Amino acid sequence: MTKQKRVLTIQDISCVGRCSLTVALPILSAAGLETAILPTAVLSTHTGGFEGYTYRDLTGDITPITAHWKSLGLDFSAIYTGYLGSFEQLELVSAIFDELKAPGGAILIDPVMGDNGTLYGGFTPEFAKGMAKLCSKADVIVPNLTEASFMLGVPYVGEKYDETYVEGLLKSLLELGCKNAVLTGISFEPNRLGIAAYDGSDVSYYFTNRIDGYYHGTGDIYASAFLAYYERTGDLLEAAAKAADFTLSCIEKKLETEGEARYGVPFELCLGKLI
Ligand code: PXL
Repeated sequence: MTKQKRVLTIQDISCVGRCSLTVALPILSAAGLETAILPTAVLSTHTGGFEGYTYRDLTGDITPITAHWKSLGLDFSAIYTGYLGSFEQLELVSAIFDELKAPGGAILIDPVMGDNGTLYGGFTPEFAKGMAKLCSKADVIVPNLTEASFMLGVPYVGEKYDETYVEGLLKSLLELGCKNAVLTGISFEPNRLGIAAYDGSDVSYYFTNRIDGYYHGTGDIYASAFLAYYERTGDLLEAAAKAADFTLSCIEKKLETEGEARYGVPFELCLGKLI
């Protein structure tokens, strides 16, 4: 008899637009993980590039749902959070980490809040501080440079930085209390894009070819694929690197597939790589 891992991911459902749960659930399932979901809100689309989207907040459902799970004696070998929309959700998620993580399980936080130096609509620098506090409970966090800057309360430096700067950011991120940090969207030369991973002793880098343009939802693809590989191998750098390769393959598929950028990338055509 094999024991299949059961993981939980907590983020919104953007019904259309290939991000958050519509990305996380298929990727984690394809990787063979039993995937429970806790939707924090239902939106008709994501908020990046659409006007007039609907937003139904599900904060009030979180406690009854988790109370039921507790009555069933459920726990999860990993809990992965993405886009969270309010201080109240941060508090509730913090309690879920304490109550529903299996012994030896992992907490992955993707502190989804912004990109390219700006926060997504509805987020504030104060919220970033609240997210930084939540990150103290994580085994791994996967911020981009924008999210790291806002959580640390330091200016976003744009595209000009060096290894010393990146390594300083990583050390400051671990001072928040998380055990490991993977900074995404790192680039020291025009045609290469990658990650920097820090486990408290070594900083490691991994780069792939950079494809120009902005591809919506790729941060969520990266974090989901990271968890898929991390649950399989337990190896920070290997998971960080393989998730980068997977994300790149999804972007490459986009180049040969029709569709507006705001509808995301055709990751469905790459799921076979995870099975
Ligand atoms: O992909 C991150 C994300 C998740 N959920 C919602 C979003 C975004 C990014 O814009 O708007 C609702």
